[in-house]
Amino acid sequence: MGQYRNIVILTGAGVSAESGIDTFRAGTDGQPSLWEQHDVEDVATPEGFARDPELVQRFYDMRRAAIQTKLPNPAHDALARLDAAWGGDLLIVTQNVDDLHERAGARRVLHMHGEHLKAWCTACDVRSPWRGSLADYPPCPACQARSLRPDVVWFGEMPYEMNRIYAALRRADLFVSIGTSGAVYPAAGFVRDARELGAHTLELNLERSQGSHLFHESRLGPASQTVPSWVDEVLAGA
Ligand code: BV8
Repeated sequence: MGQYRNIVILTGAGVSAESGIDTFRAGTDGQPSLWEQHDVEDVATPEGFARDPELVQRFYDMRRAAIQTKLPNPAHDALARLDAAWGGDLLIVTQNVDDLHERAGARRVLHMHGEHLKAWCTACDVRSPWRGSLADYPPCPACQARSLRPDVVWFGEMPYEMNRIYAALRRADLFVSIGTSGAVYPAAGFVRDARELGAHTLELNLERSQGSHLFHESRLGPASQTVPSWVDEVLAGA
């Protein structure tokens, strides 16, 4: 693993599963996954929000409260260690809306699907740090309008900072995907882009994902084990 300089790391719900945050599809511990408990069309689309905003606000209030009771796990800690030590380019592109990467100390993190701990005012377009409820329509801290929504990317909406992500993929010589099923685009297409751009591609996942066949290498197992040993390897080669 020694000869790499510029790394892009894509993370998904699997990297936060061992911190007790539900994954979207197959729950690992027999727990029903998020999309088994809620209809994605109702709670994670602009149309669903227009139809029943209370249902959507309560769904995100529940998750926003839940992540504040969780702690980073060894996978988050190892990626923060790599971020601190890595002299080349490194970008952690996460699909996750929790703040566990940052709470573990990682700095070079990009939330392509938004963040639970931010509220977005659809009147003045300002995004504000937010830890409480949105279901009771609190006023926007910037313009006092009562039109705050979760600052997350819903299905059919454009993910955030796609240009910055593609710029990092163009520079990358190593692309690593951790804890994602490869079911949601454009994130699921990054491995193909990275490969076509000449990067080595590695998957660290509990089980083979929908895109496993696209990776040069797949290592299966819980992220709390596979990620620290991969980081040790990379830093040893650095
Ligand atoms: C868009 C925020 C236009 C909200 C989310 C092309 C083909 C087909 C469809 C499309 C397409 N292009 C676009 C679409 C439509 C759609 C899409 O992909 N639909 C799917 C369902 C077919 N995409 C969109 O609408 C996107 N917008 O395309 O805009 C555009 C097009 C091109 C370029 C630019 C713009 C917007 C999608 C974002 C939606 N918002 N989240 C919220 O969180 O509530 S998506 C959400 O679901 C997550 O962010 C994540 O992206 C996805 C869940 O996937 P994972 O994170 O992978 O989680 P999952 O549970 O599925 O899997 C967990 C994995 O971890 C498993 O593999 C498991 O084995 C593993 N695991 C479990 N435990 C562990 C583990 N691994 C290691 N250790 C463990 N302990």
